[in-house]
Amino acid sequence: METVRVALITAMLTLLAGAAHAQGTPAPPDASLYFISPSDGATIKGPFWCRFGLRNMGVTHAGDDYPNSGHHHLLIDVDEPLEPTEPIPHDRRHHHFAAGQTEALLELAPGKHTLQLVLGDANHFPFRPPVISKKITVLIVTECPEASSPGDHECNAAAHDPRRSRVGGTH
Ligand SMILES: [Cu+2]
Repeated sequence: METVRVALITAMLTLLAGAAHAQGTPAPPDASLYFISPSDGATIKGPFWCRFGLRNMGVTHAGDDYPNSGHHHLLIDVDEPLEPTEPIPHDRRHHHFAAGQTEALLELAPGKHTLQLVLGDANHFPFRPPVISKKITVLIVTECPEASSPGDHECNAAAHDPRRSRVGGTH
């Protein structure tokens, strides 16, 4: 009799845990995730800082389940939609910032790339509703276009970072 009860309780707990994950961790409806930089459509030469913006929620470590907080994920060149009931994949195109980082120095191959941010809960699941940024496109070049206007400060973005030397330009 005792064994049956234990088994029943275990089954119920498993069901409850499954239901909680299937529903996702709740996020405030006004939460918004966005790129501080780069901007959508930017032309960029060399490594660049990608900075993550989050409104109406907080950033914490993976594994911390404080309400209304999570950690960033950067999706690079991901076309398939995220599965809302499964953890965010962990591979070369899905980057987890489990220590609560809010920026990353990226170095991508020349060509067009898409970038998208997704906030994940303590267990790397998307929130409900999902807290996901607009997908932006950047063009990585080996040389900045000649005709780039003075306002086109995105090209050669790394040179504008105070942590990097501006010495050594070839033109
Ligand atoms: Cu994660």
